[in-house]
Amino acid sequence: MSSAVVAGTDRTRFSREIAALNMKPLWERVMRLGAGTAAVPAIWRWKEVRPLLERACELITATEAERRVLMLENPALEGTTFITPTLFAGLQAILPNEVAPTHRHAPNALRFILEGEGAYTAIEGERVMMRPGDFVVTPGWTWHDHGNVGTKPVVWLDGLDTAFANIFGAHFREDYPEETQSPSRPEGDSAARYGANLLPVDRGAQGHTSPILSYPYERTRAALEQLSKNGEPHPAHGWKLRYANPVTGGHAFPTMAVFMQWLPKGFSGREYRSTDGTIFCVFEGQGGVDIGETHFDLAPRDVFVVPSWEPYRFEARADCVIFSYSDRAAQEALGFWRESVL
Ligand code: 1HN
Repeated sequence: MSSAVVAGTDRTRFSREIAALNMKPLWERVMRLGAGTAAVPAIWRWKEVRPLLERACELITATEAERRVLMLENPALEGTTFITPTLFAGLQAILPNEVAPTHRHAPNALRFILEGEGAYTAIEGERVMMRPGDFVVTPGWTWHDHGNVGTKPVVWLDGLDTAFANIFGAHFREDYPEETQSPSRPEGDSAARYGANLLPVDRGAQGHTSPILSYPYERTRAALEQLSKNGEPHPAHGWKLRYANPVTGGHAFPTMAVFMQWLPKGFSGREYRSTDGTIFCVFEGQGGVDIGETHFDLAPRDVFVVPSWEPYRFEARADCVIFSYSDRAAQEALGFWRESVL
């Protein structure tokens, strides 16, 4: 027997022996070495999802469900409920006259409104009406409930940074003693304080998350459309803006970065990758995306995920407006974030 084989069997025996003491040899390299995660590209097509949301509305009330949400779980992360290792995504529906009761939790949440008018979210006593294309912020540990005072179902995409709270062992949640909060601040209060390129002169916003509760679509869209009339688009992103916390100039959340981009009709993007796993939601337009070897055709309200460090590129058959969120804010804050235009 060669000495290498002897060493091999000795090492195998050694590994087994130390396993009993909850140890493993680093030299067996069982851990991931290299960028990327276990998550895989996936898409949830509106044409398939919309009827399922309708069925969910027949099966359970918003009150009984607490939140009537279909979770978008990454097929490679089964059992986690997450769409990437760090982020949650779900589609929530609320019918006319329904209420989703008040609670609070440590994770931050975002809403991107997909369909319907007349729903509101109330955050710490302030009601915010939600309209299609709006990006609405629910800072962590704020009381929030939702209601629909309109005549049609309202659907939105929920994004949460749940995994961060879980990893840190800091995931707290609490129910409010009553179903709904009574309004304690007038509608439009936070928009006036923080959403007009002005800030309170004395005591600013507390906390880590943007105090602007809603970023209305018409303003975001107008900004992008104006940009698209001037200069050249980024080779990979087209015209892309990030939502800012007006107090810090940084990202809207300490963990999640949130974006909207405009791809002009005929756009054929360069391949790009970055370390932030990203959830995209098409809001307007038609096109396609290649993610590694995977191709998805894209239509309005489709949601898809580009995992960390997977190369992807866009094609636009019509002018496209695409919303997205990722864990880039956390990665930048911690010094991990990287990108490359390929
Ligand atoms: C939650 O509180 C909401 O408040 C939505 O609308 C989705 C997913 C997991 C945990 C809490 C909401 C959620 C959630």
